[in-house]
Amino acid sequence: MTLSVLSEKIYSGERLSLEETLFLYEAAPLSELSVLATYRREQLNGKKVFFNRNFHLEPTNICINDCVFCSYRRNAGDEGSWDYSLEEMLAECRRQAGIGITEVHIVGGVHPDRDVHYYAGLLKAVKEVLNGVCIKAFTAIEIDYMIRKTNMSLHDGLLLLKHNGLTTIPGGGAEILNDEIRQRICPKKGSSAIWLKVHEAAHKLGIRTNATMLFGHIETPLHRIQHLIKLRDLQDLTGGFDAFIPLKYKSHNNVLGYIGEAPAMEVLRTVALSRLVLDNVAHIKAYWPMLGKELMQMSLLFGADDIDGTINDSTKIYSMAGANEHPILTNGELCRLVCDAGFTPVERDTLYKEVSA
Ligand code: V47
Repeated sequence: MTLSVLSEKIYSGERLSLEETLFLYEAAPLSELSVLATYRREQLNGKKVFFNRNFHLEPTNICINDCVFCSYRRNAGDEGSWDYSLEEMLAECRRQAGIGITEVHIVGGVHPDRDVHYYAGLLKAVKEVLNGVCIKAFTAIEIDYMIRKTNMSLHDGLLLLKHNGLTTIPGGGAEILNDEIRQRICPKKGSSAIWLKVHEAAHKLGIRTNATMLFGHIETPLHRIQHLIKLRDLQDLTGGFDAFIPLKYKSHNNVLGYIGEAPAMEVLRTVALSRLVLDNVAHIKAYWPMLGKELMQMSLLFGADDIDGTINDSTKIYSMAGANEHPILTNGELCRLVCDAGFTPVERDTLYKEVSA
C-alpha cells in the first residue's frame, strides 16, 4: 500500500477499505489529505458551503443517562437543571418567529417521565407557532426511550412523530459506534445497534437523518474508521443520511475532562477522512458552535461543505463544555466567514433545498 496508489483510487472514484483508510490516517501528510478531500468535496458540492437560519430548543437537561463526556445533564432538582413547560418552549418559539428562521433543532436530556405522546404534542404545538419551519428533533437515543415508554413499536412511534411535524432526525447520540467504548463513556446509553436501528427505521419511513461521531476522547483512529464504515454500510442500504457531523470532544466541566482535547491538526485529519470514507453521504458539517469560527473555516479546506446555522444563542450543550458562551452569528457573518475561506455561501433549508435571498 502506498500513498500514490490510494490517491489514484480516490481520483478514480474507488471506495477505501478500513485498512486503506487507517494507512491514510497514519501516513498521509495533512496537505495531501486536504487535496484529496477537496477533490471529493468539489465533485459533490463544488465550491458551495451550506448554512441555514436556525435555533435550538432544549426542553430539559434532566437525563437518565450519565455520560462521562457530558457537561450538560443534571438530576431533577439539582442546581443548574431545567425542565421547561410547554408554555415556556412555545414562548421561545414565538420570540424566534418572523425573522426568517427555517429550522428549529429540538434536542435535550432523556427525561425519565416523558413519552412519545408528550413529544408528539410538543411537535404539534411548535408547528402551529412556527408554521412552515422544519423541525429537526430528538436523537435516536431520545426516540428509542420515549417510544419504549409506551406500548408502541418503533415503526408506529416514528410515524406518530412524523405525523405531528417531525421533518428530520439530528445525528446525536451516536458517540462512537463501538460497544466497548460506549461501555466506558456512556454505559447507560443505548447500544450502537439501537442507534443504527432507529436511523434505519426512520429512513424506511422516508424520514431523513444526520449522523454524528464524538471523537478525541478515549477512542483510537481505528474506532473512528470503523464508525464511519458502519455509517457507510447503512447508507448503502437506505440512502437516508443527509449529513455527517464529526463532533470534537470538549473537556470543560465533565468527568472525562482530565484527558484534554484533540489538537486542531487531528480534527482536520478526521474531517478529511470522513469526507473520503463517506463517499455516499452528500454533506460533511463543520459545526461552528463546537469547533469555533477559525477551525470551522479550516475544516472547509479539508472536505466540509456545511456549517450549520445562525443558532441565535439558543444551545447550551457546547458552552457548558467550554465552547463559545453565546453562539450566535448573523447570515451576513456566516457568509463573510465562508467567503474569507474562499468558498461560496449558500443558504439552505433543513432538506438542503437552496433558499433564495
Ligand atoms: O450526542 C455532548 C455531543 C451531541 C459533548 O444533526 C459533546 O445537524 C463534544 O448531535 N463535547 C448532541 N460533544 C448534538 C448533536 C448535533 C449537533 C449539531 C448538529 C447536529 C445535526 C447534531 O453532542 C451528543 C454528543 O455526542 N456532546 N457533550 C462534549 N463535551
